[in-house]
Amino acid sequence: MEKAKEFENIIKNSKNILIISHVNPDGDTLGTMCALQSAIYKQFKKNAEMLILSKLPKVYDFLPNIGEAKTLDMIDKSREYDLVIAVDVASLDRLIEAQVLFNKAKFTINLDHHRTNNNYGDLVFVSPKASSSGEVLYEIFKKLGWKIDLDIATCLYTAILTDTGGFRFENTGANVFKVAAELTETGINPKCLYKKCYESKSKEIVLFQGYCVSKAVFSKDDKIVYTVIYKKDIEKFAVGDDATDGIAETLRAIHSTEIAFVVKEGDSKTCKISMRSKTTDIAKVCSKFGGGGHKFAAGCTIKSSCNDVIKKLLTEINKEIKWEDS
Ligand SMILES: [Mn+2]
Repeated sequence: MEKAKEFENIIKNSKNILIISHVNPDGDTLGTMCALQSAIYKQFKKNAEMLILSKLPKVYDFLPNIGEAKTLDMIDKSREYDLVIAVDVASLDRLIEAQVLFNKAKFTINLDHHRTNNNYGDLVFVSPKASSSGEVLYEIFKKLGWKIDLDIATCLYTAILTDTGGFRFENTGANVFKVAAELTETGINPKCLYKKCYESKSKEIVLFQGYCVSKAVFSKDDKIVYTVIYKKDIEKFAVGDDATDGIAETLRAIHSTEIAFVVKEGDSKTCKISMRSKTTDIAKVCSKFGGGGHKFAAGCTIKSSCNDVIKKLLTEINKEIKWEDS
């Protein structure tokens, strides 16, 4: 059976459906989740549940049905769903405590675009060539002829817009513009969605990010740059955990930068790393520490002190970085 048709049939035949977004959610996982939930309702009059695993970044408040999403404490973890769909989830550990729900489900779907995705699940839609999980879902909807209304288009466009960094990243190919054009024809307002995603930051966040950038450390040749964000910094500026989003991109925007990374101090001696590069495959670097992601945008979590983490990362980066002369 054609895969998309199988997708439709399994949704049609499942009573209890749960859609899960990844921990520390971004616009792609949230937009894709909301688009799918909305489409399932409109197609079959079925209320699929949505699950968010960490605090919702305020910026995504505008997604039409995001208010219906549940948090882990609102869900019975012993429940056996007929169908669990993971969206934009590169590996199952990105589901943290919700992994149990995924593993217990009668049927599972893996919808993603990360190159590092290992094809877990019963039905797999992983397209590393797609810009975003939103684009993967859009192609499924098209194949099935499901109607994409204004709300669904808003969610899908948000997923694509944010995962391409506003149509700027290397994953912005011809198909991205084709899909964006078709979504725009439903009546969405690209300027308004851009403003919601990129020009709705609080004053505190912008000042906090400026502070983080101002204390960046550069390698001798300025090719590698990083900044360390301590818990006390986040407390001092009274910002949320997602306030660090975009700092690595700002550092990468420097002409001389090849690799930029942000080390964020977490609880119990762990650090969260967000890494960006211009040409070096840093998914490879992050995978050495159990993380992953895309070639030029990846991340990992390392259990060690910040200073130790920096040393370890610099060692691995120096093995991987492309030197112009070599
Ligand atoms: Mn994504």
